[in-house]
Amino acid sequence: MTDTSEQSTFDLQPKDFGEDFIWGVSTAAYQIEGAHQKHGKGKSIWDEFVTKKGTIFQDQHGQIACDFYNKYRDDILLMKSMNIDHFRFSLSWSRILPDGTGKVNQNGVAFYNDVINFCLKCGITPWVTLYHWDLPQKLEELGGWTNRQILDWFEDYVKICANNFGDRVKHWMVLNEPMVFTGAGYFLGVHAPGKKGLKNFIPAIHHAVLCQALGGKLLRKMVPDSTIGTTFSCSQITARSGSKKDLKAADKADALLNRLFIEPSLGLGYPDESIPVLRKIKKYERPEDAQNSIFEFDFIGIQNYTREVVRHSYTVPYLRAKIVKAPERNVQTTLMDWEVYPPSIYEMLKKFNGYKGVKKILITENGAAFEDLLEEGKIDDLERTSYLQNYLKQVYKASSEGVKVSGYFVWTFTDNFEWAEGYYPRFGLVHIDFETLKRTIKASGKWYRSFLGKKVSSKNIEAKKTDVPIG
Ligand code: GCO
Repeated sequence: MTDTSEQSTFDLQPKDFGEDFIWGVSTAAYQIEGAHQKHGKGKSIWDEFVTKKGTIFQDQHGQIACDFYNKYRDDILLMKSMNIDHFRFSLSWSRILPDGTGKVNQNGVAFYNDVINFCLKCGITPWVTLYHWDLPQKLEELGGWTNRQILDWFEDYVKICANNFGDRVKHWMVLNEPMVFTGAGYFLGVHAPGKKGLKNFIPAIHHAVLCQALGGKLLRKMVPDSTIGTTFSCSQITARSGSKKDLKAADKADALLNRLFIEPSLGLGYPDESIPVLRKIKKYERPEDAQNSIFEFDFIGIQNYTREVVRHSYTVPYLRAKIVKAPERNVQTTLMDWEVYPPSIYEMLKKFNGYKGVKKILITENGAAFEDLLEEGKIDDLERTSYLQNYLKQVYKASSEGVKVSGYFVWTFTDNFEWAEGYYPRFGLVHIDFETLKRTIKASGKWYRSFLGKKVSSKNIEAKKTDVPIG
């Protein structure tokens, strides 16, 4: 279903969001880098997971992906040419520590130094995510996120990153969407490492919560002049009907999808009044854990794509709630079968802004996958442009109502490896031909470029202050 009706009515400009508003693009290491074994990189759980037949669409993998590892200079230059001056990317833990802990791979450190330095040289501010789902496989063999030792492994890793990059990286995110990597990876088994069931999910949740705060504390100590955040997936939850059962189901889904990871970090504990089975976490809790789950983040990154409609269901254990899939509801959807529903981002901004301990919010991901047709060298992805504009209007609405939102990153810069869905759903502002790796700016990318071109002053204080040798 195409909806371009509102396109002509978009008349917002970057300055409407405030002079200091951050505009950028987001990516993740495994989805773009490729070079899966190059220069001493160790195996991650994604390198392993993609080799299992039938787990990924058409058995695709990220071994080459966008070849960002070799093409990062071209990509960063392209970004610059599109007026984008904030770049969110993640570090691959196993590129830096091939076994997850112990010996550092200096080639991996050198690669990220090159990326960071080149960004700064181009006047692009790096925003670094420490963990975007690619746990070193060696650590998974010891239990991964289900093993409490992850706290020690993570501590090592964070210290190495802070030590090596903290002099130039001043914006950090500890985890990317802990709900997704624990839920899809340790409960449903549809993402790496493919583990299933509560016995994996429950300890993984708790250890992720502890690492989230631990990473924040280490960064604050080691890079005191940086801003530190963490990122959460979130979706507005609508009950299918006003019935008591559906409303209860919606409350449970909201606790699971939106509250589970932020609330312990704010000192509010786990939302176990809504989902009693979360009380099983107690088995893994030590007396000091509730306190150690708390960290005062400088900002919260929220990642919103859609909303979910939820109904009661007897057949779903523990939750008794089920998502009514968008294609069954006859609404406009993306290639991920996610409903296009701009008000969701407004509702999520309001919701997260409503927490007393949340100081600042950045939209660290928002975007959409559509059927992009490359015709005569052009991709006229009007649906994506319209999607971005309509979501931005909602961000603006929230901002003008006083919500502390101070940045927006499009997911994503180039088309890339979309996890279990492989290369089929294209989310990029820039098209990639995965045979030739040729990059072509889509119409949405051209729109973003001209939108960002209207910035009054392109401030990039960090970049100007940092003396990076050219060449
Ligand atoms: C996530 C991840 C991204 C995805 C994007 C689209 O939110 O799942 O951060 O890696 O690619 O969200 O699904």
